[in-house]
Amino acid sequence: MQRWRVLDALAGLLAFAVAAAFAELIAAVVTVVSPIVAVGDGVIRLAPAAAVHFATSTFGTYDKPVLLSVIVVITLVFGALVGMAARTRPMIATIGFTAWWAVCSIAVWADQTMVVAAGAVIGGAALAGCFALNQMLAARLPTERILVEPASQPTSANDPRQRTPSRRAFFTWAAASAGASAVAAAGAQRLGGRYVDVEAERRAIVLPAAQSPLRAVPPGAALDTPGLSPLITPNSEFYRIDTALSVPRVDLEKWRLRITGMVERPLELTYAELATMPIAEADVTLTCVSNEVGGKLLGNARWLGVPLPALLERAGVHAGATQIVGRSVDGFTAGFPTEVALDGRAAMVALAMNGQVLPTEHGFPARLVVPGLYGYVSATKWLTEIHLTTLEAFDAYWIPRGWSKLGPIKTQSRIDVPTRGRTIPAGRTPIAGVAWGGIRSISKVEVRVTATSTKDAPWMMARLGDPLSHSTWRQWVLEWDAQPGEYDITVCATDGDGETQTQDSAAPAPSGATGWHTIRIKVADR
Ligand SMILES: Nc1nc2c(c(=O)[nH]1)N[C@H]1C(S)=C(S)[C@@H](COP(=O)(O)O)O[C@H]1N2
Ligand SMILES: [Mo]
Repeated sequence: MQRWRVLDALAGLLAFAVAAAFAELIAAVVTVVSPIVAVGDGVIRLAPAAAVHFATSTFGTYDKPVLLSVIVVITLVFGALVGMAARTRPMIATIGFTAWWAVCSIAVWADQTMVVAAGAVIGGAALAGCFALNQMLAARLPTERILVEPASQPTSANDPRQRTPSRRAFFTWAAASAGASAVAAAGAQRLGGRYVDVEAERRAIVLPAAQSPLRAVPPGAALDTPGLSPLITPNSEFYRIDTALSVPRVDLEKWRLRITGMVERPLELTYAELATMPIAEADVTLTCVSNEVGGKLLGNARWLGVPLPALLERAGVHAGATQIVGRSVDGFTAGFPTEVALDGRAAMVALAMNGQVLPTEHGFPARLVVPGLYGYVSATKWLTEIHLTTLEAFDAYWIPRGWSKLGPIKTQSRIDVPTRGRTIPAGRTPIAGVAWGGIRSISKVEVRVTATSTKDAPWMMARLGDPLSHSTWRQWVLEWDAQPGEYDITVCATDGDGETQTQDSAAPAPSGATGWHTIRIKVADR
């Protein structure tokens, strides 16, 4: 009896070895994060800081290999238990592999947000493991159970019902499983180098300090109206727009920032070299040209990086080089006039966003940030080359696709509260939102509340938060005494040059939406 159970455990262990090894191999081939590494990342993320500290201080630099080995051992022990349980209840095999699939898929997804790829890769491996387990368990079925199966039909050698369970069949499957998982694991090992663990790279970076750090956000700049967009957009809530199907994972060892084209001294800088250049900080609101009036495709962050003028000066830009083109590791390009980078605005190669190493989705290891320009002409993420050319000689990614060559941000404003279409209680209520004007800042925000039963209403002056910089949005708020009824609320901003937002509606294409943001709301009867 005992020996039987040992063989069941062996079957389960080998089947999970097959699944784990194949998951590693397929992940390596399609360059998805290793599921074992992903689970390890998940453990590090979920573990209390004290436990991580204990591991690092106990195992030193071996803490990661130790963690990964522990995960492998746990997987195999889990497999052995599943094998023992599945002998009498075959459903357990399916449940065990499904559980394994779910844990690995969630971990890979958490690392990489590649939901479909992760699920499919690990699902395929789970099926292979489940198949191997069923073969081994079937080979060990008591002979009587097979014999009650009808044996009258014409037989074929491949008919599973005709296969006699035997020790031989079991050990053949066991050996095949062991062999296949060893080969798959070895293959994964060889190919595994192609996957870059960006989160580990990001964790290892110690950010340089700005030469003259910005002061903390002044209290008068941020309004605290509930529902109003925070003055600084947290990285996790920052909008994301790009053409990348999967987020580029840059190998920092191999990554270089090149400055090429019409320059005296072409440059090639490593991340470390870039980080030792003068470092600046700037608060800049990033905006997408595709943002509809009232849309959410913008965010405000504190960026840290190397001022673009410093890099251009080091390279020595030719007098005739009228265009700066940023090129991403994935081939995306964005271009803007050279004079824009040199007119005093805080254009930079950003390395950090809101005090954190640039998040992978927002361009790790480096991206361009140019105040006052829409992202599609300026904000190249996963930057690898800054190419100096002329405006005539090159059109960047979105230009042949119908978007305008120059992309200055248009003055706009948005109502955040109350929410469009809502019914709110009568009484004093704040109307609040944000307004932005590229590098022109905002000097005035006016709000009009028109009862739908009437035609005209006066414009009222909103209270503004103090400006953070010329290139950031300003929050605004207006206290309104809401009486029962139905209303249209409209906002209109004036920028720092005294230019008021046009009422004329324009679609985002080709140069950015215009028009006044208006929402309709109801105020409930008392
Ligand atoms: N490599 C790359 N960089 C890119 C893009 C892109 O598609 N690929 N999109 C640009 C556009 S259109 C915008 S609006 C901003 C958005 O930056 P975010 O995703 O960090 O908010 O990135 C810009 N940089
Ligand atoms: Mo954009």
